Amino acid sequence: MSAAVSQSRQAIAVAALLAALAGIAGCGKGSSPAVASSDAANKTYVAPGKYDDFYAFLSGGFSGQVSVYGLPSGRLLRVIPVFSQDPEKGWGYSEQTKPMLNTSYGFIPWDDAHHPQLSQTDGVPDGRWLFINGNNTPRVARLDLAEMDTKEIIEIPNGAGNHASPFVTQNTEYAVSATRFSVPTPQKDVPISSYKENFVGQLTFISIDKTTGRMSVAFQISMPGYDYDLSHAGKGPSHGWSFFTSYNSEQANTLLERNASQNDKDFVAAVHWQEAEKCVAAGKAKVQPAKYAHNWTDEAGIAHSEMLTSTKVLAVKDCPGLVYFLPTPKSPHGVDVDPTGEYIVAGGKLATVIPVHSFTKMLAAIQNKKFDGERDGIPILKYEEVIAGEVQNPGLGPLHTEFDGQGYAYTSMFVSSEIVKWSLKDFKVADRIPVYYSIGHLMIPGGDSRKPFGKYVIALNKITKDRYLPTGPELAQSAQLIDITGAKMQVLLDFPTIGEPHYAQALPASLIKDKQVRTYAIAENKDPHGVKSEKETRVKREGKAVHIYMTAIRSHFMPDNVEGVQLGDTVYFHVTNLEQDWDVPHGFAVTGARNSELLVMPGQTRTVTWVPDRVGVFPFYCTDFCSALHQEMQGYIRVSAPGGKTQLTYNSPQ
Ligand code: K7E
Ligand code: CUA
Repeated sequence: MSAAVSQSRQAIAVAALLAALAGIAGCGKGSSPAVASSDAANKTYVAPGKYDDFYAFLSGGFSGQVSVYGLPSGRLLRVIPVFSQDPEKGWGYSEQTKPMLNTSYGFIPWDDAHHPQLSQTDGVPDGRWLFINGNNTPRVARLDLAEMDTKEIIEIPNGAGNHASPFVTQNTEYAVSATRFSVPTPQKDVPISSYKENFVGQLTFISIDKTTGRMSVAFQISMPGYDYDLSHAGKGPSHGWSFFTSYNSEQANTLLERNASQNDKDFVAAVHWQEAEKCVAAGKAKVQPAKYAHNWTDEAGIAHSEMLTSTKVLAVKDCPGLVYFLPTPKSPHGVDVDPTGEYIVAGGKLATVIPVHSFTKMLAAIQNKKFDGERDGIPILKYEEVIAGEVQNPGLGPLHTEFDGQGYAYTSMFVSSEIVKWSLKDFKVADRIPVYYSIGHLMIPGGDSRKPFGKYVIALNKITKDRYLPTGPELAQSAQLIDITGAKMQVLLDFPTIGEPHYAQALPASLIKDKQVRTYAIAENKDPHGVKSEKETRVKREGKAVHIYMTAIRSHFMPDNVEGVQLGDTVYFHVTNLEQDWDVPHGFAVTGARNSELLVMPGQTRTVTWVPDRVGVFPFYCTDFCSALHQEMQGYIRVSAPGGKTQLTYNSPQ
């Protein structure tokens, strides 16, 4: 057939796919399959008072947070605030936590979080930290799994649309980041139509300190101006490499829906980061000015923010052997590496097959220079030379793949709303199961590691439609728990999620449950505004600032009567929770605070700022029901007009 005919056929096929993408292909399938058997109920039933087998960490998507669920019950255990202010916990409102949300753009109270990643040792989740990306104002966060708390956030210099992130390497040497949206770098005022000349992609490697987990931007690699979408690190034999999908190799700058769907193949970029380390050590990276924030919480539980000023950028041409392109059909989204480290699976959202690249073949093709030309100095490997096989007729719209460690891969199919199980031996489809609806990521506990824990796959669905009681125009996002222990997959449970659950990670509860922090030792409270006993409570004026050093213990605040505050003053309530028992936080709220409550953990100090705008006597109270006399846990603060009561007075412990 002539090239023109083949092209127009291809255009029709793409048009059909795009039409399907725009709709919700899954919704024609009707209601639930008849799986809600007592068998399924037994498999997800966790009796009252019993624990789940797994902790699952789901991204909160546009909520900016991480949610913690128990599996198999699907019970929500905690929402960990990360990139968004959380009034429930005072996150981003208390003086101790505000610096965590600082960026080069100033204080940013929100982000879009997509990909949780557990820290790994030898390619296996080790239960130390969880990393997650912020897309919009490019950042990566590190959470401590013993406290289930965000400890560090680093902004990505030269970043934009930090989507292919954080995807850690096998020993958590690095978390990565990439520009989904190429931008002028460094930023400058140029016409958008000069995209091809002026816009660049940037891959960032953030090093992680082995002991403390502290993050720092080690180096960046500037790349052609495509959209870098997802990533996964090599493991075992492919350790030392990271793989990034790209789309928009057309370098379109408008209406990408059509203009970035022209090329038959885009690329997986194979990045030899161990080579980059050598080039950087040899001084081949250029130091560029760049302003970005680095925020962390110290041992006293107090956040700090510093502004960094430069980054090391490596050009591909200065480091031969650093990057190769694997041609990959078509506008690939996810890229996943199997537990052996040999297979690199890409999810070409517009592709009709699932391409599986071979790491061994890739190395041989590099060795033997089996190139199909190059783009911007990056050799393009010949497709036939690197492909291990293609999964035929997998379904429509493959996005992401996870592995069970038993020789099978599971790929999410967005357009045909299903999970497809296929064999890594012969790349043949072994089973498929419909999901409700329009699945994005999927997750097997440890399913992107060298030793998957297996047992379940969770479908992380974009659209819920008729699955739950309707709740107005916006319906809950949804996850589905599927048993993968048998030859046939079996749906066990639907459960709603917070925000959009893009990706998730899970590990056996036994790995972290016994190291959960229960209280902070009051004797070791190092907050400069903390007190160690009621005897140390006091109120101090410093010019227009009034500092109230207050304690909370069942069931009173000390002091709980404060007078002598003037209109025009700023009042700082420094509340220390003296409790040393597990699960006894106290809350603190004061009338008219343009701020949230405080939620203070045992042994911790938290500060809320209050600027009264009228004279009077205002109550404050404990918001967290802490004892039979919780309702009595209250107090008053008196605000006088200038020239009124000026002497600061307050009650002291008897
Ligand atoms: Cu939802 Cu990983 Cu942001 Cu795919 S991404 S679906
Ligand atoms: Cu303290 Cu309620």
